[in-house]
Amino acid sequence: IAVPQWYNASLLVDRNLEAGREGRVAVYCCEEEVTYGELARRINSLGNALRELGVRREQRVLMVLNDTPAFPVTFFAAIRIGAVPIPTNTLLKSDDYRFFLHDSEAVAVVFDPVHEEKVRAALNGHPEEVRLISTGGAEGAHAFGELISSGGEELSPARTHRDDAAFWLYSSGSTGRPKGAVHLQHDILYTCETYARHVLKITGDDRCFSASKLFHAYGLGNNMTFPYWAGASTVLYPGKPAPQAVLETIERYRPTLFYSVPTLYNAILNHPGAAERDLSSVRLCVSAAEALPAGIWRRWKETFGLTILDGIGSTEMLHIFCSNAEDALKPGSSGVPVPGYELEIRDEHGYPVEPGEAGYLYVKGDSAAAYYWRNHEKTKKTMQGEWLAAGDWYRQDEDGFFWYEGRSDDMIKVGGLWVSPVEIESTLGEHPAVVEAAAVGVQVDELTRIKAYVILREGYEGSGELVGELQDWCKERLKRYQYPHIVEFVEDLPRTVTGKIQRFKLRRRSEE
Ligand code: 3SK
Repeated sequence: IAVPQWYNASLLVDRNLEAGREGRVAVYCCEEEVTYGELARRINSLGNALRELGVRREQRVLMVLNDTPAFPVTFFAAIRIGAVPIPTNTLLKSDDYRFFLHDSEAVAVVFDPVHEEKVRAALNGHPEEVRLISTGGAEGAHAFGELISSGGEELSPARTHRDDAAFWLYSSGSTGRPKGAVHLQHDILYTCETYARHVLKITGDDRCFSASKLFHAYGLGNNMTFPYWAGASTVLYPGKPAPQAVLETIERYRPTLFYSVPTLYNAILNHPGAAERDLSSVRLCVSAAEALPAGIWRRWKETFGLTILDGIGSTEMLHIFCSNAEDALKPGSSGVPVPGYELEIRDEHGYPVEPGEAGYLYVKGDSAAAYYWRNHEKTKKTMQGEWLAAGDWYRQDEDGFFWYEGRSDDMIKVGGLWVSPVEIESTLGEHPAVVEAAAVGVQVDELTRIKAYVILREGYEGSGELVGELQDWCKERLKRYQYPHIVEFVEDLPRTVTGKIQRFKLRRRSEE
């Protein structure tokens, strides 16, 4: 994929002006429609304004923004002047933003009024001056609306190299503080030319709606970079993506591509009256963030007649690098490598495993983050030359499809044998009494035991008898040692913003 040597990632928007698409709607958001021409104008204005405020090349600009047009405007305005935007999860607490501000040494923060209190608390006692820009206009802050109407409509992109830093995304692990994954100017284009072109087959006729937010790498591609690359339209919904709101948004804006995560697909299927809702505009659905159980895939197909393409990506790789495709699909699997990416499954010594065996997943492709900011040790462990350690445990079947077995650090070793929590969880999930389950390894009398946390369907009661039934259910369907020795019935499971189960929190809970 040829990216010019001098390349600025904001040119993704200019493509549309060059193609005569300035009048096409880029963003639908509530009552607002923003054309590509208007989007480019706002980006240039804000870029000029940021420069006037003293924001310089390579300096970081923190974003605490919901999904509205201000998000793409800020992201691309910062990149256009060679500064480095950092979208952040809007659901975090002031302590997290304090960490981001210190770690990144951001010189400006752009925020929505609903996040103002957290931003101000995070800046309390901050040693450096930070420019504040509020999309609502706040005391002591520059008003975003004024900056985008007064900043001057012409702005050539900074002469950045394709290998210069373009933006960061903070990636959270199960331990320690989040790590700033530094993405380069060429990374976005690589994901567009690979996944968006070959798997989504996105065109200018598409209209995208992602229930996963723009601050996350998954949403960033789904609802911003892929559609802008293709000249498609996007639907931004600033609120919480609960089933009712998501269904209403689909019915109102009629997207052709819908992106979500397994928990939300499941919640929509369980939403009263879901089957009668109108999803007829959608041509394709996408799932990522955690493996989509085959049961949910089938129910979605039966209910709406729609195919979900499940795939696996990461913040470090920027988007999906292994995916099912419309013409190559196995429900329950993560599919095959996306053209432009190579995958390997390796053992603990770094050697490829025997065919069919499970091991650590490694990925190679040119959208990989260059490094973790100020974290040389973690960088060395993850970015190993051309390869990146994905941190997932996978197996490849005889047809070349990849099957998720859990995060590498979620694998459970029982009696010297590795057990995948995912296999136990999906088997439990097929029992009529179970909505969802999470399995972890716990220590009992110095031995590792499998413990399952189980959410029951309405009308079922947790009892000793049901525990025995669930254990037998697993023993009959899996290897004899792959069953939960302990079962706890719970109301809910701890999750990340994209709905991934946080097994490390359950492990910690069981140690308390
Ligand atoms: O978690 C994933 O599967 C994912 C997919 C796309 C982009 C980013 C992520 C983390």
